[in-house]
Amino acid sequence: MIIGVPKEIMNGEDRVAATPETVADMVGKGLTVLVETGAGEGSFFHDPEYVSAGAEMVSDPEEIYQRADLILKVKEPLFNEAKGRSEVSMMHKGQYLITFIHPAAPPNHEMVKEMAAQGVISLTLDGVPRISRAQNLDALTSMSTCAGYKGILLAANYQPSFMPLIHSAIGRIDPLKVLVVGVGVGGLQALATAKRLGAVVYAADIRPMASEQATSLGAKPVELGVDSEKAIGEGGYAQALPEDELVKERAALAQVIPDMDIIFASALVPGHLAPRLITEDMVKTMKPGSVIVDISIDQGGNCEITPPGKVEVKHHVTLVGIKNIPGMLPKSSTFMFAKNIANFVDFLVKDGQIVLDRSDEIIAKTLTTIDGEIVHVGAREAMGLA
Ligand code: PYR
Repeated sequence: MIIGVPKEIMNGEDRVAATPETVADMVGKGLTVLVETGAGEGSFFHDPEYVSAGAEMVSDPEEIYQRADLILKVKEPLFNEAKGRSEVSMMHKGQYLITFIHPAAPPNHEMVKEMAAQGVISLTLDGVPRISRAQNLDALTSMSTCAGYKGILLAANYQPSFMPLIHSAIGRIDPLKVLVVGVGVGGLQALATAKRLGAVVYAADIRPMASEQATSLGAKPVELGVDSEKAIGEGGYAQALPEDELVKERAALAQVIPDMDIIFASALVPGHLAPRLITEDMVKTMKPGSVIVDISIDQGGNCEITPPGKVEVKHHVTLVGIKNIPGMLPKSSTFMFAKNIANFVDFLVKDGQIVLDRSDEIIAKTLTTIDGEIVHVGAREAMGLA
């Protein structure tokens, strides 16, 4: 079986789906691995190391897409400017793809439809269920750790003020106030990082357990006043709240947002569109120079005016909508991601062949397109196909 690892083409993306170590592991299991020339440069893995690990280096991504049975990528397929065609158009019927597709997010709907039409069998990493046997292939958890840490460093960079309390001869500068909305893995890492940088940290989550965890890390909880019974879904994760509860949540956030200097937005319902919690009117109430980092942008964003894939200033607030923040921490993120995806390959491949057991929860929740159909539940709902 042939595995293909193309170079990532999203703006600012320095990750790669396989390291020399994971290539050696796959080659050791009898798989052939094609790696695009220079694919690992951004994360400091060089071509000769891949060759030593047993990879075949291929300079043309079209050749990789043509020859591989299984494509391993980090980000969703995009338009390849250098080739003048989309990555999906390079794929073929019956070819497997594992990557972060974020199929529920509207900007990805056309691409997902094209993959279905092409007959690609795609599996999305943002759908991996958080169950114990999937822990070692859960790239979303790994990447959330990276996004939490690096996202706060970005916020500190865009903020025009010191994060910690500063005493100087001309007086005292108060520390910044950071609000983390949604304290899952990314939010907790953001909170801990902001705390270490000296900020005063606030946390909002619809799940009482998550709020308690945030409090134990030193955050002040924001009371959201929602019915927590309706907030907790499968496996203790947040589930989509009905609109009347969202109205309460927005109203509670609107009370505290004017006092905040940084908002780290990381409220996510796995596999579904992110809840819209921060309106444009709320952004207008923030202090000039404030920053919002919206890491849920891959799933549509928690703030209604976050620019997808960009950083923009609106109403004197810097809105960070970068979709691949872990790609800005490429050594650590690639190390984690490559191990997760290699474990996914291990899980999927038996005796050199892919075995797609659709009754397995990991497959059922990640499978996005197959046999010309879109089968991902969150994507179908978001596309109005459910
Ligand atoms: C990323 O790591 O870029 C995701 O999309 C989660």
